[in-house]
Amino acid sequence: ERDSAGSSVSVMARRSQLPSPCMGAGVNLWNILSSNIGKDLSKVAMPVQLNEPINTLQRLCEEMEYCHLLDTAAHTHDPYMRMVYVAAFAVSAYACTYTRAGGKPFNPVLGETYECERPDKGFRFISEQVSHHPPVSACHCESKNFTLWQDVRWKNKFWGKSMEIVPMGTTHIVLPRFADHYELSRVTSCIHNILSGQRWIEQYGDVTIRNTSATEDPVLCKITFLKSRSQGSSSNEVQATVTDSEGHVIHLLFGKWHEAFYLGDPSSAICLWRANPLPLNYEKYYGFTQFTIELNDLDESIRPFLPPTDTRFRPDQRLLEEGDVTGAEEQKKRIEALQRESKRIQQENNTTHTPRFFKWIEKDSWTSNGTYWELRKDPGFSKLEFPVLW
Ligand code: PIF
Repeated sequence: ERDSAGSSVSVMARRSQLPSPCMGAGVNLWNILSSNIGKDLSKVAMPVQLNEPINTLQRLCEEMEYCHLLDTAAHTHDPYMRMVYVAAFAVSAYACTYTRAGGKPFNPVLGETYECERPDKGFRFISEQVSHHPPVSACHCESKNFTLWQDVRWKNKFWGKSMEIVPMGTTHIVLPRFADHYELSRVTSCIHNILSGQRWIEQYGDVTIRNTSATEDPVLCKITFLKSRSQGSSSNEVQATVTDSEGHVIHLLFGKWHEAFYLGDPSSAICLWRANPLPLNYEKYYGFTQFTIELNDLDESIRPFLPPTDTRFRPDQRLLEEGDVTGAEEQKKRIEALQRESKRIQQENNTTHTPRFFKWIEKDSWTSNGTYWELRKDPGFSKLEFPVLW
């Protein structure tokens, strides 16, 4: 299955279920939120019952589920149609959030990393927590058809009945075949009924996609995620236009971000993307999709090749996945204390943390420093020093 450098050479069997269903007894969020009114919630340690057994580094990888749309874009000569497929990819990235209002991802510790190599999908992905306060996760994904990188941080706004998560940062997608460089923004996520009732998630706002490459005419795409019209339900509608440099509409697109996305008039539309069916009993298993279930799997064949900072070794997340909530909470507290201690030592020594696999580049973004896969191959992570994160 793997060559001597630990790269997957064949498609491996992947788990189709998490080891345990969600055991969360339901935390009283009101107690937590009311005692922290006005505070930046990213600075409040939350009980582990609020978490799902996935972290924000892996959440970024979830957005690659429908990367075949980027492969299609990379094989499309018409620049407006390339933009159409990039837009479909942008919408598809939100599909997995539909069933996920129940919990929040783990917040990785500073220096935590994650890798995901998917020969079946043609990509390899890495991510790293590059800042603790504010929490920032950076990722880099490459395939022969595209390169994607982004870093994500959130601002929380607690409104009483709902909470808004406003993301910052830009997603970059490069299609080397056409020298296209797309820059994408993100929409706001809102968790409704945060304190009582059935929680549900809504996405609203605009995603703007610009091809910033100088070789093509400036094609622009604007995708609007519509706010629900009636309270308590959302139809998750999206509408989009692809326009040329003079602002003429070249393509109309529409659909639902949790379901499907179409090109053209509703009467004669072409389906560009459809969400994969959800696994059996998904409600009991954190609302995870099949692709998400696979992300935290620690396959024996990969274990010797991972750095010790890889999320799959993080004990609290693993214990939660296995259904041991008490053990997970103990470990979460221990890991957080360890992180505070490392920070204290750094402050004493007047040093600052430098991310291992990402570098800060101008225009406000983190990008891979290109060393991860090289070091993994030679000398191999088992021969390198890493900080103890847990
Ligand atoms: C801890 O993170 P939590 C805190 O950052 C704490 O300040 C720190 O201690 P220190 C600990 O080391 C951390 O472990 C708090 C916060 C983290 C995110 C970003 O995991 C993702 O305990 C948010 O959590 C996306 O969480 C949500 O931020 C998508 O993880 C749904 O702000 C929040 C979450 C808001 C609650 C959402 C509820 C949804 C049901 O002493 O070092 O400062």
